[in-house]
Amino acid sequence: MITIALTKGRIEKDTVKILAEAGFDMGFMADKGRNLIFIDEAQDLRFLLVKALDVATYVEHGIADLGVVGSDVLYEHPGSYLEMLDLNIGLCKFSVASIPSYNPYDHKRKKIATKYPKIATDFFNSKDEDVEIVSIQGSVEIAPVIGLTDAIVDIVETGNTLVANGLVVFEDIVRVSSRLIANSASIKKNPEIMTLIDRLQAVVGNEEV
Ligand code: PRT
Ligand code: MG
Repeated sequence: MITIALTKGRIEKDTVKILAEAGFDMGFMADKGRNLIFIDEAQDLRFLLVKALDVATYVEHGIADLGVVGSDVLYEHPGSYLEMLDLNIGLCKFSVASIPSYNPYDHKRKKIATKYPKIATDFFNSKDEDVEIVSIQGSVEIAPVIGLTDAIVDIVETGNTLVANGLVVFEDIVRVSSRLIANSASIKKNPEIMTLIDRLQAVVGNEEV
């Protein structure tokens, strides 16, 4: 049996769509209730529906052979899994944003609020900018508005959240999309996993990463 860990929440629907297009019977998702484990006996598949970061953990530990998770999560929490495919869903980006009066070029040491300290630190380091990262758990957008920090690093999709809080994007950091990850021992052990990956690749139609 092959086990696939899926991220529940906002990328769930598009993930299921890809799996259905690849020929898997995803009917169970229609009335899943509060269930988090689904077994497709006909295709010898098991699906786990878990939080994003836990997808990576299940795959790393080999509990799941495959997983679908955002590249934001993979970047922030690197681990020993293989990245197999860019699924081209869950599209968004990391950006630096702040109130319109923010001046990124004034050579003052900046305070940056973020839920993603690794991405933010690596980005500013890559520009040789020494910043102070302030880790926030949620509603990062208010930090520059109330003067906690000079700017934020956060995920931007439509930009509506920024606009609603009177913030503007100053710089884009990197594109974010959902990826298919795999446990490396699983791939060596079970050739059917590679076949399954090929079926997904045929649907998303891009090169393996
Ligand atoms: O939110 P929760 O704590 O339940 O779980 P989660 O954040 O781990 O999962 P979820 O479902 O919110 O996000 C799953 C994945 O979706 C993320 O890991 C990203 O890869 C991807 N994704 C795509 C997004 C967005 N779009 C997105 N817009 N993740 C988060 N957002 C948030 C962002 O944090 C910001 O607050 O939406 C807000 C901005 O959206 P716009 O459209 O207003 O710009
Ligand atoms: Mg979220």
